[in-house]
Amino acid sequence: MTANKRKKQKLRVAFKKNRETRARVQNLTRKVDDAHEDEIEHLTGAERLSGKGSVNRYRTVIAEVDESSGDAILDVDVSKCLSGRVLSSIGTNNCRVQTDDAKEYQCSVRQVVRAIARDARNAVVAGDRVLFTPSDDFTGAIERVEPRTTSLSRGSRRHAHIIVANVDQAVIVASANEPPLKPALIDRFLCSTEKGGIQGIVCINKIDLGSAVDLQPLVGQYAQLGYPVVLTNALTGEGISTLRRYLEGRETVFTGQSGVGKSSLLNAIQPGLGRPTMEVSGDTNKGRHTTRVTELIPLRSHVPNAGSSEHGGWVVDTPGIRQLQLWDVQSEEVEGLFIEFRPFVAHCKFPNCSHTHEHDCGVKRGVDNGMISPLRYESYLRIVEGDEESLFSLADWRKRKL
Ligand SMILES: Nc1nc2c(ncn2[C@@H]2O[C@H](COP(=O)(O)OP(=O)(O)O)[C@@H](O)[C@H]2O)c(=O)[nH]1
Ligand SMILES: [Mg+2]
Ligand SMILES: [Zn+2]
Repeated sequence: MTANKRKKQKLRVAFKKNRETRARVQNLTRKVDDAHEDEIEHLTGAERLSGKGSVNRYRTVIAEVDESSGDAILDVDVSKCLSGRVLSSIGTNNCRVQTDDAKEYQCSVRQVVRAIARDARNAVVAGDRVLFTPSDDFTGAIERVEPRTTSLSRGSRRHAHIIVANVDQAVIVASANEPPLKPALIDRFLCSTEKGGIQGIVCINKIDLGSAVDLQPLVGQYAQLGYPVVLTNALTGEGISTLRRYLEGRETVFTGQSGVGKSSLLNAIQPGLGRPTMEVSGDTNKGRHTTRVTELIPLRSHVPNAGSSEHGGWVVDTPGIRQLQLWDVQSEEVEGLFIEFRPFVAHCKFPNCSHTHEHDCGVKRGVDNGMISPLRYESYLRIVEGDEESLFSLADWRKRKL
């Protein structure tokens, strides 16, 4: 790992959102009974009231700023803190944190932690490594979030939502049917994992509802790109031991549309896990949300000689997406996230080629020469078009090709 350059800086932090009442209380009466008041003593530096009155309140805090990412890492008294991993984060202020010796604390988040985050809603997410001060044996307050090595996001451009941080890999689950298999949706998830620095694994579940012959070209395509592909049936256990081998000792997030069988797969991987699953509602073919919270779950090791309590990695169950909702990748970014396009992009005549309508396009030539899969190129087009409804199903694709 390369050592990131960090510089200690004074940061001026604004506390202004919906803080009017509290600010007034703090500044005029100096009451120390407010739950948020105690954070002042943890802050290095000054606090002052701005000329605009109690709505805008600024403080200067000391933080190390990571020069490459721009992340600010707060200067806190490490000797008073415990370190841990966020198992789940509900709302913005209710985090389950597990320490390295497997003790669990319910933690709030210091206001300053949210204030220095670029987006307060993403200040603390599942998977984050944090420092917190314990208040007692069960509760505490998060003082600092360590820089994230990887992250997986979803959401629209202005409202990107980080689902999980610091995982190694993502199993992108699709189903052979019910809901119908949409290759472009798999490709879109692969863009998200590429963007977040996470290794993608494609899992096609419910193979009992599809034909192996139909799936074969898709399996070949992803394998050729270097994305492992696993075919599973969560109900019979087919493919589960293969999937387990990929998970052993790693941290893996399960992602994919609602109803494809993510929770069922986790239950098959580790019997007794008891993840809630739900019937796909017949009228819409879309699963209803049963997994509401993104949550880290420890796995038992399946290595033959490991003890029964041996840690076999973590998995992360995520709430599925009911609609194919917007995501946080810009269309100009997509060409770089289709990893096999990269060598061809250099051969486009126009430097800002979108590889859609332009002539003399390296990517289109790659498709014509059979170097780029036409199915992947079709996905690319649909993704840059950004039309949610246009993410075609494998069945539609086949019909058109016949
Ligand atoms: N036929 C079939 N049904 C499955 C399979 N895996 C899951 N299901 C069903 O699909 C539905 C949705 O599963 P669930 O695990 O809740 O999906 P999630 O929303 O992705 O977590 C449930 O009714 C499961 O019983 C499978 O391999 N084959
Ligand atoms: Mg689920
Ligand atoms: Zn081009």
